[in-house]
Amino acid sequence: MSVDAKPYLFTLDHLLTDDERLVWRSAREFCERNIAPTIEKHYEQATFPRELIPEFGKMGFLGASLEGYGCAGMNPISYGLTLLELERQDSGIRSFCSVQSSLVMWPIHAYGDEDQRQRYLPRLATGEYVGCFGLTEPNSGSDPGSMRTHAKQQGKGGDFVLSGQKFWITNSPIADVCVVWAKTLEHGSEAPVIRGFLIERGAKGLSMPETHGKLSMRASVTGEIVLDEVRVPKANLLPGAHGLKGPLGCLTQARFGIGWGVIGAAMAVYERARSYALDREQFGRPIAGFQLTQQKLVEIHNDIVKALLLAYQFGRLKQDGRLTPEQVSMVKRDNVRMALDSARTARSILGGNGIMGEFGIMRHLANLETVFTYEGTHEVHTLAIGRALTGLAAFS
Ligand code: TGC
Ligand code: FAD
Repeated sequence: MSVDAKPYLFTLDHLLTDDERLVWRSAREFCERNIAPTIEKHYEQATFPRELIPEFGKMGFLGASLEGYGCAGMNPISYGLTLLELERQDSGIRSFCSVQSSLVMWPIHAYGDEDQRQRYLPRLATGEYVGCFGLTEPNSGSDPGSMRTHAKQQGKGGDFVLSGQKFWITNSPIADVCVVWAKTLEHGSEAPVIRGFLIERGAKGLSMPETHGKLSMRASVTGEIVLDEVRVPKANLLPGAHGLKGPLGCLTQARFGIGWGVIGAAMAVYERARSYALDREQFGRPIAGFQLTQQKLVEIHNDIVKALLLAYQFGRLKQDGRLTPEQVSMVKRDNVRMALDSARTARSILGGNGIMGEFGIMRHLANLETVFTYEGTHEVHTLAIGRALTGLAAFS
């Protein structure tokens, strides 16, 4: 090399507070020590490293941005940086923490009553309990308002009886508590309204079978929630969530985190491709010396920097309470696309070796195909942003 080369021409370091830098460094050290050594094996065997759940709790990764109830109370940037480090290892590991934090603990914190918060949040924060979030159904994906799962209020106590099927549910086979969204006809209203329910493992009529055969997110457990007349006490209804904006509010939290997390996946594939290109020689010189390889590295590097700046700026907006759902759609959509494109390009830099498990790139690439689809597909976010720009909804 003729000049002093470095992998990044910009990092966030100088924009971060001391606390944020500390959180970032300790998250990275934790992930390198505890996740990196075994992630490839877990991915190959399609297993989730359950032994890490209490460790995530000790690190403050579970409900990281919530205040009280044993949660770490991190600001949005610190929260984002922890997800970046988790997803640098594997999107499935980040998924576990995203679901627990944003889709289970956040709605209990935001929509639950004090008894519900006291009962569930401390256990979810330590990892004693695992949670899952049931919105999607076999026939309701991008259009969750069309869900069929329903809840009927019965008897003097006002308990609910739920029936229906939720599909593609991260963590359901290992969950102790499920946040389930269902339609119910409320007293005095003509149309059914979507409400959220907390349902515990062991409830009669509840089963959560695992979905096998995934070629993406193999180190994450996915399954169903099948509800066959499950009786749920009235005390387990989330009082503060009415209508589709209940689950969509949770998704806004999780999508923000994904916008950060996928930058970690992009950094992992970029760093791997750059070091490979510097070592690998063809035609008598390192392939990093060819202009076409340099162009690939430059595109990935510059895209990572832009993604970081968007996530950082939106993180500060979130901290000030000014981040809108449409801005969250932007960071989810664009950063996921960036990471997916980067993984594909990085794979090509490794040539044949790019498809081998030991280099990790194919695993990230396969995972990112899921991230492109879940939490609102790329297309749905395009339309959400399009609606905000034009005032015209093009969903149907
Ligand atoms: P729309 O009329 O737009 O909205 C209904 C009500 O909700 C409000 N709202 C939001 N609130 C908070 N955050 C958001 N992002 C919101 N978007 C809309 C809205 O203001 C309205 O409130 P109100 O008071 O007027 O009633 O609803 P729509 O039926 O037209 O749907 C819009 C659309 C298509 C964008 C929405 O349905 C959507 O986002 N669909 C995608 C579904 C999705 O993302 N599913 C994700 C399932 S969970 C998952 O994938 C977890 S993966 C986990 C992991 O492993 O990490
Ligand atoms: P569909 O909605 O059927 O979409 C299929 C295609 O049609 C997509 O390309 C989509 O963009 C396009 N499309 C649909 N509508 C339109 C439109 N109006 N205009 C243009 N294009 C359109 N869900 C949960 O509730 N909880 C979870 O924990 C969870 N975890 C998941 C984990 C994994 C591994 C996966 C794969 C999914 C998970 N999901 C979860 C479900 C996920 O959110 C859905 O897969 C996603 O919302 C898309 O729904 P769908 O798969 O039914 O696709």
